[in-house]
Amino acid sequence: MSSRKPGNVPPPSEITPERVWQSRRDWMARAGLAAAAAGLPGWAMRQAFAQDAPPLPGQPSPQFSVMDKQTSFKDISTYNNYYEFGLDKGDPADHAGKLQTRPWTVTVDGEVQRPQTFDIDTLLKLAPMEDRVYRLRCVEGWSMVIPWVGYPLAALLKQVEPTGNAKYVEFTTVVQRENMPGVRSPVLQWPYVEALRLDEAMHPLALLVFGLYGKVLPNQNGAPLRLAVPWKYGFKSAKSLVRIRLVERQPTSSWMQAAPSEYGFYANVNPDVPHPRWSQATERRIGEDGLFTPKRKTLMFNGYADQVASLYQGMDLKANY
Ligand SMILES: Nc1nc2c(c(=O)[nH]1)N[C@H]1C(S)=C(S)[C@@H](COP(=O)(O)O)O[C@H]1N2
Ligand SMILES: [Mo]
Repeated sequence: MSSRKPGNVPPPSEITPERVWQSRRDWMARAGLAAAAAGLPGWAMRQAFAQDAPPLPGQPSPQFSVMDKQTSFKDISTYNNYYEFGLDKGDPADHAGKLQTRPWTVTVDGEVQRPQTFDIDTLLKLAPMEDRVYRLRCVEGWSMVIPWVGYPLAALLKQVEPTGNAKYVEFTTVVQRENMPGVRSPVLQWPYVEALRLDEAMHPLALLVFGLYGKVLPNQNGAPLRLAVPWKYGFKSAKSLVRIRLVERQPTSSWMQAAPSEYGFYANVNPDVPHPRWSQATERRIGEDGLFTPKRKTLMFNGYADQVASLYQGMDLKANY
């Protein structure tokens, strides 16, 4: 039996990393309370906590990065779409603290030779992490430039060996009813489901993301892992993945299901194909939006045409929106 009594200080050899982490969290909690007491705005407090995220470095990947000025961490982590946490841009940052990201597994199954359930810690070590700066263009007309940390989705798909019948990849994201105030609202069918054609999913730009700005993903950005498919509208980049299923038939995504005339399967960024209710020709870059800042011209395939246009050779992109 240990002779330790309450109040005894353990020798340094007994201070495990978890305990250091815990005490840091305690400190952060107190700092947070102090900040609240000092009247700091909510975002400043969230910032204080988010900055404390553990590091997740990646090898710089200039071949797959854009040179655009990067959106600030503050904007990336406080202006979000994650409808499970509410419809307002600030709701995910306000509520996603409740998301439980451990334990976490992702099941990869369907038309594969080796179906498997991967633990998040296995996934973190499956392939070398890369730092990639991608544009993200939301279908609503705003955009950001985000330094993601992750590796190609293809690395995971190759592990399970897709069969000859696999034509599409369906992504299912987490539902935690007690932690997600937004899933009480019927705007979408939950869980949030998205999908890609297999060749799109295998494209080297399709990234499985675990971090941003060299740190573990904030919950509101889709922790512990999400997609980044930079040539498609942001809604294709599903957050907080729990299942990846390879299938023969084209799946129906949550957005197709909710409004089929507005959100198609492909959802490639295309300035020439307007949304039925608004133009997609221009965009507002978050962080640049001063009163007199001109809008930016939206680029075909979000500027990734050289890399991805061949995937859609011969397809009518107005019909396949
Ligand atoms: N599970 C889930 N994933 C999601 C969404 C969502 O509501 N739920 N919103 C999508 C939309 S519309 C966009 S624009 C991006 C936003 O990602 P960000 O908040 O990290 O910028 O996430 C996408 N992934
Ligand atoms: Mo979006």
